[in-house]
Amino acid sequence: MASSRVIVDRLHEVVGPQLIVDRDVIASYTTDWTGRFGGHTVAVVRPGSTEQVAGVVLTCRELGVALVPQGGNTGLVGGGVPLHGEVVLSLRRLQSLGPIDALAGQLTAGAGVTLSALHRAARAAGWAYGVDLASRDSATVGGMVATNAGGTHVLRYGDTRAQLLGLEAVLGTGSVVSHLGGLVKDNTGYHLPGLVCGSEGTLAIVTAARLRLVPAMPFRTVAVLAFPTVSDALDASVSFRRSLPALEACELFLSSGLELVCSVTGMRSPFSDPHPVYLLVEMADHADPTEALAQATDSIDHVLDVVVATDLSRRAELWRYREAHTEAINTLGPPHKLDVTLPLGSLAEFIDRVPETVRMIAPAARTWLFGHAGDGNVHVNVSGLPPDDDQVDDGVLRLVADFGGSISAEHGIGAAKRRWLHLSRTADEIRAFRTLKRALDPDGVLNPNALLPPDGS
Ligand code: 2HG
Ligand code: ZN
Repeated sequence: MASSRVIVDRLHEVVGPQLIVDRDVIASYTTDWTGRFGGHTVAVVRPGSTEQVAGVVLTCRELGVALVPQGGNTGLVGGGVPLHGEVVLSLRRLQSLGPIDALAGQLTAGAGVTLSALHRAARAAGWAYGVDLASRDSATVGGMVATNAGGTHVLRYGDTRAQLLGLEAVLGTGSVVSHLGGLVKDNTGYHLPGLVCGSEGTLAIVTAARLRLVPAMPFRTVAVLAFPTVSDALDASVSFRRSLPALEACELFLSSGLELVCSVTGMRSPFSDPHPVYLLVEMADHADPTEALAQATDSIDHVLDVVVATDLSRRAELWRYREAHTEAINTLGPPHKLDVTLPLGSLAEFIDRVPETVRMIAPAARTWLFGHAGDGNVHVNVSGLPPDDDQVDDGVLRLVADFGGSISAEHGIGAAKRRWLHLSRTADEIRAFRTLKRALDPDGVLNPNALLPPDGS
């Protein structure tokens, strides 16, 4: 491999002053959001065009140095930070957005466009974008495509892959593949967008995406319902999904999580008495959905209490009880994050069993459970563990596999879960993954620490 000096000089030829070597500036690119994963790099490069991205890839390939693509650095599985000295390729400067095709309801967005900017652009054109997540102000289109981001609206609009009509990306060979025409029906061979989406930067670097928009819904109602058990809350979630076509989100959290959120944020609980389990439900429609939600709630058993909000600021407050879980848990030190999906029929039993599984392995650790009840995705967070002790991860992921679940629902495999990929994928599938990797990134330049288990394992 070339010396650091040569790497820096050659990359400087490609991106000029957008090459960063200043240690203080670099620090924000080399550690992940949780503080659990991080390493060092010789340089961060911030290309301003697809051609420059291709130039960076070609240079790295020629010099035999690996790179880690990075968007908003909101990833939670160590897949977007350099762990072993890789060059960091930040896509944040690829900010082009639109124009919106208001007839088709589509737009093309550069990899560095944030989710919030995308929402604003769609709204300004009378449309909406179907994916939403708590890190919307920092998460970028490139990162969301690379990880097939899910979030809170999956039950209505699907994940990022379901919004993706086309893609521009740079392969590990340095060649650019671009298919951004946005034809809804287009059966002309392999669906590269579908393949690259969720590949976590291991096959190609996303530089732009053609995205489907959804109708804007002018009326919204949010409610938080309290239940005695997880099982009651999940029954309610099924009933809402069956009876309410305008259901946009159905989120679960527990009394311990709400208490922590309130103590960290200074918010007051929405209820005068604590309850074991909460479900946050959001409806969005062309007419006021409040009455439909009230009727659906009346037909549900075991509802202990309800708060409802229709105006923007109160709705945002109710959402904050759920969305602030991530930052509240982080105040306890870097957590272990196990984002998993279970078959809906096993979700309640899984949630009941996880704390005991954790306690058996690490009696002093604390388990936090919350997530997207509508699609079976629960975020198991464990605080009070050393960052590199993964016995709890092992115990919880094996429990997931025993229940027929997936070890990653929406955050990806990254570096954190690669050694457990075999719990969710067969040996033949992993071999096929490696064959694809070799074809699109023959020299292993792209994100070498993410997704695929280390060679030989
Ligand atoms: C969420 O649903 C995010 O809020 C983050 O996916 C989950 O912090 C987590 O574990
Ligand atoms: Zn989530």
